[in-house]
Amino acid sequence: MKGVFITFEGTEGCGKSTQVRLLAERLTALGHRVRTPREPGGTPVGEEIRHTLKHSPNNHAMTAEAELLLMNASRAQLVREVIRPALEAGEIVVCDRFYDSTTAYQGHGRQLDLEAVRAVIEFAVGGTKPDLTLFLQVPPEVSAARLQSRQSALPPVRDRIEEADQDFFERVAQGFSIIAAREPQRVKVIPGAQPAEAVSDAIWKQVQPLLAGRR
Ligand code: Z5A
Repeated sequence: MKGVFITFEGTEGCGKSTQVRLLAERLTALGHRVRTPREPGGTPVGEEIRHTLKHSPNNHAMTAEAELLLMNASRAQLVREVIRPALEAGEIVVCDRFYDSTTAYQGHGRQLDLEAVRAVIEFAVGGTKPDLTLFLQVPPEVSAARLQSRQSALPPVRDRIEEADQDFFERVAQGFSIIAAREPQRVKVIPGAQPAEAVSDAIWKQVQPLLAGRR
């Protein structure tokens, strides 16, 4: 039986990683085999690309075009090394970000040509597309407060993408809303500012129909 491919999307601090973990726990408890990769990253090659994109001391001059291609180099590797084999083996793949992040961040945020962005994504993923995408929507002040409380608990690490200005992040948030409005069948908007358990329950209502007849 073919697997199920679920992706989580949203602005930083919206609670994706928390919800990926909670969903994977529910699915595993029911006997499903689950993979939870993240993007960029999720493979040895992808994790090196992630470091280059986010934390390398040599990444200051990275152009938007290079960023687009590196995000999709990581994705091309993840699709072929992890996602396709897992789906072919009947597993459930729950991915922390996928190609909607590229449309939102590199397309709307960096304002690259949306047709060019679409073509690069198509080349990276081929026919491997999510069955369901959960877009966790949170107001910017909630996202900022969560990131601040997490940062104050951890040693500071420079992140090139987080150095962008406020207008960039507003365009990204708007980009996600545009994507959700265009593809309401695939992309479900989940209010993310509620307690984590309530968010998890709302997500479960969207996931359950995909599991009918599986174990
Ligand atoms: N990027 C891109 O530009 N193009 C692409 O194609 C792709 C990615 C794939 C990846 O960063 C960066 O790459 C990201 C987009 C870009 N850049 N930015 N900026 P990342 O992987 O390091 O981080 P992230 O994806 O942005 O997510 P995050 O910051 O790790 O946050 P999150 O996963 O959405 O949230 P969380 O870790 O689950 O929660 C954040 C905190 O809030 C944490 O302390 C939780 O305990 C807390 N939390 C979570 N849920 C709740 C609720 N419901 N209530 C209260 N508190 C909560």
